[in-house]
Amino acid sequence: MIVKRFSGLSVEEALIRAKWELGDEAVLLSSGPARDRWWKFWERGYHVLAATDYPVAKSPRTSLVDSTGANEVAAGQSQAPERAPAGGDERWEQVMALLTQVDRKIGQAAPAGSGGGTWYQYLLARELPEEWARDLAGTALDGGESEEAQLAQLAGAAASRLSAPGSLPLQDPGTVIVVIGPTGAGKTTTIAKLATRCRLELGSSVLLITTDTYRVAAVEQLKTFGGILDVPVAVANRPQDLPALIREYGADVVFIDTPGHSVSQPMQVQQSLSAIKYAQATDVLLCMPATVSRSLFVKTAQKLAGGHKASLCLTKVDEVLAPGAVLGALMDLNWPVSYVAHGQNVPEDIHPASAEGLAGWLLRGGAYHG
Ligand SMILES: Nc1nc2c(ncn2[C@@H]2O[C@H](COP(=O)(O)OP(=O)(O)OP(=O)(O)O)[C@@H](O)[C@H]2O)c(=O)[nH]1
Ligand SMILES: [Mg+2]
Repeated sequence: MIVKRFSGLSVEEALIRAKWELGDEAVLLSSGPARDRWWKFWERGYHVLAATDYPVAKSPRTSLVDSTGANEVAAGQSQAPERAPAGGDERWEQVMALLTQVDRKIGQAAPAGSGGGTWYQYLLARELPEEWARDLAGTALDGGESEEAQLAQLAGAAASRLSAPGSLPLQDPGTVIVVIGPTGAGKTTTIAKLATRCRLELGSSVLLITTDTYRVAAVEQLKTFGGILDVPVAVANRPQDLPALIREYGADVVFIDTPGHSVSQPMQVQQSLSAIKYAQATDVLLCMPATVSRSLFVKTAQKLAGGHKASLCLTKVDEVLAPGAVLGALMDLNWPVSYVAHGQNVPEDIHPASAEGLAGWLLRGGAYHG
């Protein structure tokens, strides 16, 4: 009998080497990570221990294997037999059964859709933070199921870690929405999109108020949208002016635009927060661009919301290359996401968010185009 150890980067590769040298009759005795002893720290991959009853003929096949790492443990006879092996069919079946098991294991680790890696790597490639990738990959099915079933399972798990109740109550009279967010996040554009929906689709009367008296042309920008939509636009020079303006116009739905802030401007952030207080906002919509890093997203959202219960409008998802970072931030925050804005066109480039839609985006990868 010949017993030999073969190594390779995968069990499958090591087995192929074993069969190449020992022949198809070789029986697999054991397999496992190559580094099974601590001093073998230089070894990578996997080994298999294979045995055959039949001496191996010296052939080019053998010399090829010798050069790729076969490592003889014990040897018996050395002459090749002329006859066909007795009981060969039985051993062949054993080898095939073991190969099937190995195939199944490799299939679990590397589903076809994941491009040869694990689901963990698949999620990392979409830039999902490591801990969320590990968490989601841990929910994957055991690998016997179809790729579609595994993807559906993963999508369900991702959706359960996201909160996205969708649209704000744009049809309810008395709704006052204060829109906050960092500079250039798309606050004013989002207001224009939602106000159009309110006015044209739901038939509600709308009032637009801006508290942005800092930026040149901020008032003009909102007035332009108001003019196109044929809705009144008011300017609040101080947050204290808001209650009177809201009363004066008596619109069903009021949108209050605020100047953009960075987290390093605490005084200005405070001013937007007082708009929430004075306007007695029914909803605070925090516009956050999907293009920022996970940590900046979380930090900015927490600072700008200042302890208020805000829902998110995720903007600029059309400019994102890999959705994992921002979706990881949403999983960290677990705040409700109301809308996803996916372009500059008013009003069409926005739609109510759903956890399933966001999870689907994560698994698809790339930019989000509605
Ligand atoms: N690609 C893309 N661009 C967007 C989106 N939303 C807004 N924009 C663009 O982003 C730029 C800034 O939009 P604004 O609506 O002025 O942003 P803002 O938050 O009001 O900006 P400030 O008031 O200056 O803080 C404009 O060029 C918009 O057309 C979006 O969803 N996708
Ligand atoms: Mg603006």
